[in-house]
Formats: sequence, structure tokens, C-alpha cells
Amino acid sequence: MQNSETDLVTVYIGLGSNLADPAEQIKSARTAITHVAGVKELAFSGLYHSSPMGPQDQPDYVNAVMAVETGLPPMDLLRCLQHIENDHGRVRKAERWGARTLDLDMLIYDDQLIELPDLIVPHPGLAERAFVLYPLFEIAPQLVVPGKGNIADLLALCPLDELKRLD
Ligand code: PH2
Ligand code: MG
Ligand code: MG
Repeated sequence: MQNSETDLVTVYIGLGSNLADPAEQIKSARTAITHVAGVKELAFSGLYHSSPMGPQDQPDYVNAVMAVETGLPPMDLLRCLQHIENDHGRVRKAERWGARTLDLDMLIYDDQLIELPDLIVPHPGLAERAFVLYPLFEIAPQLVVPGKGNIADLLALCPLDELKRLD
């Protein structure tokens, strides 16, 4: 069932960048997301410095998590996020987990479990990634991740790695 305009849900979005002034990419993406019609910012975490997951011959990342309220259905919101990635010079390459100017991942969409060819929610890597869990916990310490459990429990099982909050 699709959401009507009056049926608003909370969505968590993971932001990441490791090219072309990552902190500025994240801040600019925040502004762009806030300007999408039908999307309202609820919360934005601090910026976190993280070592790369995947290929190690790439720069460190800046990561953050944002909560928004929206009536947009998941695939419509995904298309908007992909559009913003493209506007930030995102070049899609074959290498998995390679460097990128901007990555916007839909982490959680309301209480839904979504398994579509182009969209799996909650994000499959969420529970294993310190650079997602810690900023998510910062803005939603009481969150229950659909199908996965309490954020605090997930966090307790996830090593901090080299994650550092930037101020
Ligand atoms: N994103 C990736 C690959 N590796 N590493 C960190 N630290 N942060 C990311 O956001 C990240 C990554 C592909 O989406
Ligand atoms: Mg990603
Ligand atoms: Mg992505």
C-alpha cells in the first residue's frame, strides 16, 4: 500500500563521502535533501570520520545520518536520493565499495521490510557498520530497527573501529 500525502513516515538516511571535500559534500547533500518537495528534516547527526570499509586504497570517509519525515513512497524517495548523488558528481563504477563523492543510503523506512530489486530496507549492512550505527544512535537512541532489534543492542555488538566524531 502506498502512503498518501497525509500519511507521513520517518525515514533514516545514511550519508557518506570520501572525495572532493567530503564534509562539504555531506552538508550540501543535507541541504538538497531538505529541499526535496515533501521531505522535512527531523534530525541530523554529527559528522564522523571513518576508515574505509572495502578497498583500502581509497581516502577516509565522512559519514552522517539524517532523519526525515515524508509522505513519499520508498521508490520515489530513492529516485530523489539518486538524483542528488548524481548532482554531486557521483560516478558509478564497477568496483564494489569504491571511492565516491556522495553516497545516500536509505537505512530505514518507517517500520517496513522492503525487498525490491533496487532497494532492500533496512539496509543489509546496517548492523555491521560503526559509521552507520553510531550516528544513528546519536539521533535515535530508542530506535528499534525493523527485523534487527534495538539500536543500543546492535551498537553494543559493533566495534567502534576507527570512527571519530568531528566537531
Ligand atoms: N561506503 C561504502 C564503502 N566503504 N567506508 C566508510 N567508512 N564509510 C562509507 O560510507 C562507506 C565505506 C560504499 O557505500
Ligand atoms: Mg553505502
Ligand atoms: Mg549507496
